[in-house]
Amino acid sequence: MMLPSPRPLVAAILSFCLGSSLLLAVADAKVRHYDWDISYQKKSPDCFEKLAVTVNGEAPGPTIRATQGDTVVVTVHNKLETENTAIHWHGIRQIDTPWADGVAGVTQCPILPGETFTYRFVVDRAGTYMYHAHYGMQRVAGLNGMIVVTVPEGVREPFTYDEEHTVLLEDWWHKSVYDQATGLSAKPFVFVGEPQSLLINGRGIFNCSKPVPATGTCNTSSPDCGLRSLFTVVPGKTYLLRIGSLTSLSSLSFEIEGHSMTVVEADGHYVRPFVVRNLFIYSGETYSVLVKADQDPMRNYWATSHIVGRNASTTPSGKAIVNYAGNDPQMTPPTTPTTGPPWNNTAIRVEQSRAIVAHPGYVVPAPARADRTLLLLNTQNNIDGHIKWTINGVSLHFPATPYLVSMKHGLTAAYDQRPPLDSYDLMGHDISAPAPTNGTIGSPVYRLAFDSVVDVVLQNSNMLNNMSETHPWHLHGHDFWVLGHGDGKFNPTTDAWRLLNVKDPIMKNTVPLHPDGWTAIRFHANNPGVWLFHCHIEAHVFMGMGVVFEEGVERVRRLPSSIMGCGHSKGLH
Ligand SMILES: *[C@@H]1O[C@H](CO)[C@@H](O)[C@H](O)[C@H]1NC(C)=O
Ligand SMILES: *[C@@H]1O[C@H](CO)[C@@H](O)[C@H](O)[C@H]1NC(C)=O
Ligand SMILES: *[C@@H]1O[C@H](CO)[C@@H](O)[C@H](O)[C@H]1NC(C)=O
Ligand SMILES: *[C@@H]1O[C@H](CO)[C@@H](O)[C@H](O)[C@H]1NC(C)=O
Ligand SMILES: *[C@@H]1O[C@H](CO)[C@@H](O)[C@H](O)[C@H]1NC(C)=O
Ligand SMILES: *[C@@H]1O[C@H](CO)[C@@H](O)[C@H](O)[C@H]1NC(C)=O
Ligand SMILES: [Cu+2]
Repeated sequence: MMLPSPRPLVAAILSFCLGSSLLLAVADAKVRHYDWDISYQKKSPDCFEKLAVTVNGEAPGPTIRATQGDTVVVTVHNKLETENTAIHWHGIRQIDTPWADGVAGVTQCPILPGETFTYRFVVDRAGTYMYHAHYGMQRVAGLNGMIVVTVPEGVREPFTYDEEHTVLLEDWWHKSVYDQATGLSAKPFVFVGEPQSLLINGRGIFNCSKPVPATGTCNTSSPDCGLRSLFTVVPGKTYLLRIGSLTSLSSLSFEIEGHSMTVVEADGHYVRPFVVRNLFIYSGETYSVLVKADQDPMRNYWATSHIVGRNASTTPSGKAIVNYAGNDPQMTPPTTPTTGPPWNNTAIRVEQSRAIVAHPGYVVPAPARADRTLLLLNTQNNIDGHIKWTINGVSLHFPATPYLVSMKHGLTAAYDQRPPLDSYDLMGHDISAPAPTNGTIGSPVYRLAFDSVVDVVLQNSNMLNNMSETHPWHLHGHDFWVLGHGDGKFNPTTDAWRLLNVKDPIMKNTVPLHPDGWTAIRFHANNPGVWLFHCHIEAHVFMGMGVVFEEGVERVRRLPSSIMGCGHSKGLH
């Protein structure tokens, strides 16, 4: 299907995804204005005092609430004094507004200190989304929050509940973002290490009796730190928890002691409901779960987050309290907090990933086949003494000029013209050995034919320490069908394709690539723009673990001059 201009295309995409509910949404669409000061403030989210990037003084920032079809306008004032910023609206596809995706180096120039920048975009689909900084590693400094988009009045969801709450999960370091980034770039390399604490809705507990670094202090009387009741429940009622993870590094298991959870939504798509004791959630993912307050109402219960996939034995679990109405909200549950599943059990995590399929009433049919297949192998490489991640041999370095501007305006000197590889030496590569490819650092682009169907097979391999770990991959500007997860090496000439689910695949924007395995996705390259596809681990993308896709950039409307001004785009307006 080729359409003459972006406008009818957008209409086609929208009606395809939403059906009749769109008309309703557009009829009474509102404009939601937000005015944000971004600044550093001293915060003690786990009792340890640290400078955090805040939104109007808060970390995490406020939850954006809107109805499907609304326009969200966020005016950002950069008051970081000596640091740039940019904010990404994670899971919002930015149809017709690719310049509002908020990725410094890809869709805009960074916002300088003292500058004001306005993001304006339509939230075209109901669901749970997030926002966070997308400038260098700035996200680890605390600029995080949630976006809740509700269905228009009169539209029924495939489940019912009495009340809803948001649960934002994070991991937290006492080292500054500068310290972390400097270590990752250094010779020799210094890893960020495991987090000091896990935060639930911005709160955690660090044991301040432990020796703390001389450069830091604990303030246990700060109102930021300590246990917090997550929410209060009325016995017999059902609650929708909109859970999001914006961890920098950690894969998590979230659970509520004594209560099972029914998973009903993932990344803005309804899933075939399934019941879990604990939810595995990877950075960049959101899930909505239903929880019924059906336990002994005379006591409170633990809600906990635990690190899985890494041996983080020094990081205590995240803890919060679920309060049954009538009890003291701070009443500590009489039990010891749950400890979570073993961190090294990959099989149970893969199993849960495979259980996530589309709700039978909401299957978005995937195209039968792809026009192009990309096999993306990740390896860890030593490039001139620096440890980098490469994808098919290239470690992504963001150019000084945002791709969207350079590609739209033909500034060919601004990024690598040499196309990256669609595949790697598949049969020759030993994925269970530290086998670096011949790595280079660069800024190439996969140019995708507009309106084509693209398959991507993400292939894991062992790192330089001969371990394989989880990488949650996030695609900007699209949702993709999750076709499958497999063990070992994907073999395109044998029966690997038969393992794929084309019957009822879930659509998501973030999916884990599990250790020692592969993950296959399919997407429709029908959103004109330039889009980042990357590992959502902040240290990994900083070390180059990402690729850039361009599709239909010639169809993008005139770019706003507010995204220009840096690199080769200095003269453009
Ligand atoms: C905190 O650390 C101190 C010193 O290592 C230890 O004695 C104490 O038991 C710890 N407290 C908790 C609650 O873990
Ligand atoms: C600890 O935090 C409280 C509340 O924010 C503040 O009043 C107090 O001055 C802080 N104490 C120290 C030693 O910084
Ligand atoms: C995890 O790390 C701790 C501390 O470094 C170590 O004692 C423990 O044996 C490790 N566990 C596994 C399963 O490797
Ligand atoms: C996890 O580590 C423990 C301790 O080393 C070991 O006993 C267990 O077999 C491991 N489990 C898996 C699934 O590898
Ligand atoms: C790396 O780990 C694999 C198992 O994943 C093992 O078979 C192999 O011997 C290890 N290689 C080295 C060089 O340690
Ligand atoms: C990697 O580089 C080495 C040395 O330059 C060369 O011999 C080898 O063929 C290269 N491998 C690949 C896969 O390009
Ligand atoms: Cu990664």
